[in-house]
Amino acid sequence: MPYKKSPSRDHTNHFHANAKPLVGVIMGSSSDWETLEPAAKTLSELGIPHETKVVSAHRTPDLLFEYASGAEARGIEVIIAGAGGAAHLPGMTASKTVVPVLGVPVESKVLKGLDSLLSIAQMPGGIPVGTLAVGKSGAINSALLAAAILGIKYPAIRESLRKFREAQTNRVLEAPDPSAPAQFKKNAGGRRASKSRKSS
Ligand code: RP5
Repeated sequence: MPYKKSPSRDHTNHFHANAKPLVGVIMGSSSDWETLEPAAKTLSELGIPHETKVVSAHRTPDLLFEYASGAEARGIEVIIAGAGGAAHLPGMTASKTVVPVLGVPVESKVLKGLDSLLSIAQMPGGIPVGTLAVGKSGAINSALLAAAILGIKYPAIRESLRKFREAQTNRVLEAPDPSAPAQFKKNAGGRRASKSRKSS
C-alpha cells in the first residue's frame, strides 16, 4: 500500500533517531522495567521509534487517564502495557483509547504471574487487550506484534520484521546440533570462533 512520506523518515524510509514515538511502552512500576526492557530493545532493533514510561493504574490513576486519552493525538499507534499482580493498567488504558493495547503480564512474586495474566487476559467483551505471554517472552513478542501491526502502514517496519525473522531462522539452521560444543557453532554473523578454527 502506498503511503505518504513523513519528515520523520529519510530517503530509505527508515525513521530518524529523533522521530516522534509510534509505540508507547508503559508499565505499572519501575520494578517492571526488567521485564519490559526487552520490549524496548526489540523495538530499537526493528528501528521503531518508541517511548517508555511508568504509569500506574493504582498509584497514578489521573496520569493513566491523561496518557491513554492523549496517546492518539500525540501520534502513538500502539501501546504496550506491562503490569503485575492485580494488573489493571492494560485494561484501563484500553478503555480510554482506540489505539491497540498489547498487555504484558509481569511475573509477580506470590502467584508467579498467573494473577497478572488473568487480570490482563480476562477482559469483559467490549474492550480488548491483546495479551502476550508472562514475562520477558511476552515483552519481546509484544514488540514483534506491534511491528506487525505497524507494518500494515509502514513498509520499512514490515521489512525490518521480515529481516528479524530471517535472521532468527538462520541462527537455528546454522547450529542444528545441540550437542556440539558452543565454540564449534557458528555465531549470528556466520563466522566460526577463533578457538574452533584452531581445533578443527
Ligand atoms: C503493579 O504492582 C506493578 O505493575 C508491579 O508489577 C507490581 C509491584 O509494584 P512495586 O511494588 O514493585 O512498585 O502495579
